[in-house]
Amino acid sequence: MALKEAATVDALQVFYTDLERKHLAPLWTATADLLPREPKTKVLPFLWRWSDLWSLAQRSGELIPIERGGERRVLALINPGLTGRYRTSHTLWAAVQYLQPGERAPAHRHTPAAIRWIIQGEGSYTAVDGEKCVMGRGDLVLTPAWSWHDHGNDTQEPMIWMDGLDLPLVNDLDGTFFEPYPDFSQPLTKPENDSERRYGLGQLKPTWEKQLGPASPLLNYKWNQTSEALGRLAGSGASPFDDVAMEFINPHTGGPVLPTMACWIQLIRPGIRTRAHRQTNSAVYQVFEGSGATIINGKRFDWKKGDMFVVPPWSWHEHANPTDAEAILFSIQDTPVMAALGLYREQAYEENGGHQEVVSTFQG
Ligand code: 1HN
Repeated sequence: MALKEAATVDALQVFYTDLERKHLAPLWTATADLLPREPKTKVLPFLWRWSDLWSLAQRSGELIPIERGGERRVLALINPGLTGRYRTSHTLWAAVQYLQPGERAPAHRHTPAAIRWIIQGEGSYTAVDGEKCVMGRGDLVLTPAWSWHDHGNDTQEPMIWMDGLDLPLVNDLDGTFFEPYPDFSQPLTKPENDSERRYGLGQLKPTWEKQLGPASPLLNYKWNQTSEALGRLAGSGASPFDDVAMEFINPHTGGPVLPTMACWIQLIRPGIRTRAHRQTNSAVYQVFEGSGATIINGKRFDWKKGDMFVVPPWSWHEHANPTDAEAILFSIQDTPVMAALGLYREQAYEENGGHQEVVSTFQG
């Protein structure tokens, strides 16, 4: 650091000490840290294997009851670049939740919003603001910010799903409120699957329903419709970067399902290798069907059915399905936050025909 002619190193030392004592800091020593040329993230790309998720979820079921206070039997995916911070990316919480036959999880509400992506089981439910949403594999169920929600499994099989929450972001914004419902479960005041009847076909909505909040009024996006939409599009259109990728939409707005989180379903067709690109948002993926690989910043992450992985912000990534079966990825993304703040950017990888060189392979 250059000094003015009259200044001495001693005077500077005293000055810096005085600044600190008065809770002030110079910008000029921190400029490069505060204003990197492009986003720098502590979030690391990482993958969690289904064999681990499933066996550890089952063990949690043998050891841990679901009670008030603990609230849920949830195993969070912790980013190794953010240990001790309960987050999968800097903004997103992803987890698996395990509910055994006959079990209930107590009703509560909180300002962090959540989605459930059902991995295994048919017929358990989440109740959301008085409406019972019956869930099966491939369903996407929303619990928007501050909605009462509780879960129950009245089936004969254990149920496991992915939880996705904006909790890290909301916590960083000091915006977290939590309230337990006075009873263990909330009363069901609406017809079963009510929001599905109102909005479930996507192309029509009741004329008298006005948009109330920023979240989607459709609480359960059923797998049969998701699957049909993917199948239809597969015959006619695909993105060079994401192949047959579709976003779940809020039927009121056409926008993301939650103001903080977008959800995608994407079919990577057999033999496809997408082109690489990067975006300022982060994403957490769940491999719903099939197997393949995602190359993130030159590292290849091979994935199989049930695995989950995180793509950090501003990281080059491309997907490949070298098998002859379809691969289907579900993901949560913090894109709506970046877009709302004018911070969303994307860039295509131009070198090498749009493909990264693979320099390492994830071992886990
Ligand atoms: C929560 O309330 C649920 O309602 C799941 O099922 C995961 C993770 C962090 C904080 C609250 C649920 C959660 C959560």
